[in-house]
Amino acid sequence: MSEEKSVKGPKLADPVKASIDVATQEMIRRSHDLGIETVFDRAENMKPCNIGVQGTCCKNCAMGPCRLPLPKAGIEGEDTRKGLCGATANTIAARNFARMVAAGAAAHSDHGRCVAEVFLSAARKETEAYKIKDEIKLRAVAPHLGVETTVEIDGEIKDREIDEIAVEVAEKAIAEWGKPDGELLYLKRAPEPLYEKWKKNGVLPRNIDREIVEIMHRTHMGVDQDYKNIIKQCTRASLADGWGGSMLATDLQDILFGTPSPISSEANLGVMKKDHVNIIVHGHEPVLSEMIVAVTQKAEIIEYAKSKGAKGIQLSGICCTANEIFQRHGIPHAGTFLQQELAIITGACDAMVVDVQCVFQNLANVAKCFHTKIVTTHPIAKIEQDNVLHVEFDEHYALEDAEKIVKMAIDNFTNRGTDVMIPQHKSASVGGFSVESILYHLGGTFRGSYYTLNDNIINGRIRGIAALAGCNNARTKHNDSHITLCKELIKNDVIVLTTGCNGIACAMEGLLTPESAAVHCGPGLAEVCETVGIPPVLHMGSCVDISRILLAATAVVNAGGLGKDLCDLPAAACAPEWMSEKAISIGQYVVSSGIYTVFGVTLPTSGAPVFHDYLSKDMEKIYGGRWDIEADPIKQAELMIAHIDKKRKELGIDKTRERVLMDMADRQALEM
Ligand code: NFS
Repeated sequence: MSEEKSVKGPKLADPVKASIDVATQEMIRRSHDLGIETVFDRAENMKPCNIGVQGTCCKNCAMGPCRLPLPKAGIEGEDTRKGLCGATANTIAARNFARMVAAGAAAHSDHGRCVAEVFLSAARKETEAYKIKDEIKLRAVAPHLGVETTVEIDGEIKDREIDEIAVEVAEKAIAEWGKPDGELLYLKRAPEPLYEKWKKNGVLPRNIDREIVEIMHRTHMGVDQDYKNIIKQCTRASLADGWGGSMLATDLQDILFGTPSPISSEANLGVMKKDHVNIIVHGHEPVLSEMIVAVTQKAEIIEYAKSKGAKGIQLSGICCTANEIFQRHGIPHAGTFLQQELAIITGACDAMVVDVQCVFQNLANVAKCFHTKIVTTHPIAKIEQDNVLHVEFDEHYALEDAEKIVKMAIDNFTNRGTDVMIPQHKSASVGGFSVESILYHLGGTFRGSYYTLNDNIINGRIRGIAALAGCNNARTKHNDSHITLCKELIKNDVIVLTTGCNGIACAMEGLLTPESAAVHCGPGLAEVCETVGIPPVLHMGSCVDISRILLAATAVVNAGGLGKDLCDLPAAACAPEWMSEKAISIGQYVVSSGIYTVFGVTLPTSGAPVFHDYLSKDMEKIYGGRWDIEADPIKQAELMIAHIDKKRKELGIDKTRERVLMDMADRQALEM
């Protein structure tokens, strides 16, 4: 057997089966021609562990790992499976799930903390590189953190100095990670019935760090042995992510770097340019990538690139850092999570600059075959291989650090080999749909509400709202579910809000353009998009920006006519190709905020059916939202649309949907 293996060698991925994207297929073929292994090939050769997939392997103590697979015949009668300590399959699966929530919430929230610390430096004027860019947003956010924006002087109400507000906002924000008492201040931004539900169920997060620490404690050997109680803490920690760390990250980033508004760009590997210095930023925290953007736009730096024989500098991005600089500067996406190795295999990537999260260790091995410099920048995220450079990023010297990195990339341009192949595929895209810019486009500054959106949902032109997010997963065909699901939804008049790698996939497919509405949408949504001039798929940013979706949904509730809570809305969410622990934390806070949420691929709960049922049935009775699992993207769309239709019926607007053409009297009757 082993002999046969060594003769045959490892299996290679079939490019057409691995991805729907032609650029990706071309680069997988090239990787095979060059003998370079990528994630697509590794997925062929390493199968996932069957017990891990079920979520029922416990390795939280040294008496294990205790493995509790589901018997092939299923469970008849009492489930007697248990680990050495007696932990049941439900306890084990819930503990594992909880640790995923903890890791995901930690990743988002530590990102938020880093931004908050840079924000404090900027507010205190300890750094030249970062400044308060969006004063309007600072004034809008301040009251949510209990910071006054006006002051009474001699009986007169005056605006407080912006610097004063900034320092206080920074201090209040940082306190959210570790304050000794009280609850997270942003929770009150949720619709009141939702806040009351959290309060009644005892899941209001106290501070961000504490809820994550408590998960680690509760899931230690011999602590919490009631899966319902463990899930309660999952809700609390995940809310500290969505309505805490992530929301703070979004707000503070907007204040520092600008609140996004519609901006056009391009997406896919074809954005790289053969005759330019190609720098790719990859990771998550925009504190670094913002500085790289600034440096690459400096005239003397462009001149320096020209002095080395390049025509200029092409900056592009991968993963969520790409989403950050796309939504604020129109910097193009080079690709999604699964394309990171392929960007180097073009032979044209002069430097890939990474910070934290979703970065493959194998980048270093791929880079060894080319001239590409891999530069790590974050003290908590280094790569062991000797061809990786570490330039530690310090916010106090941010521009200097960024300049050092960019110059290194420029110097590396002359080391480029002759074997360059950039796939000639890219699509136009429009992004930058923050809560504020949607308000402007759909509601108008005059009305200052989401009234137009609600009106179009009530009259049935828009059937409902879908939030799509999440990663790629090498166990499924790259981008296939993202795109099939998205097209099916807009065909059925469901408007899509997207973030993360789903947003990049949609950009690569050309779905982020207003023109795509006429091609892909049902008549109702197409009409709205054409009238307002928006794409049917609104790119709302990175994964921490799912907080924008929470606030947009809250704005819809507040605009009236569609219920009083998020769970009343004709809305549903899906992460069709998820892979990261962050996705599990997001899923848990979205469900706990009242939204029906479908996950693709698989959920590590199948080995514990009772626990799985709790997530997919019982949670709805508590929070109004529930988990669901479905691998087929068409069925995902059907489930989401069925949920949307159910909510329309409950709201009494299902009839108006059948009557798409409304006369003036109908319209007036709907307006409250
Ligand atoms: Ni979200 Fe962003 Fe992409 Fe997944 Fe990774 S980049 S934070 S985790 S893979 S969507």
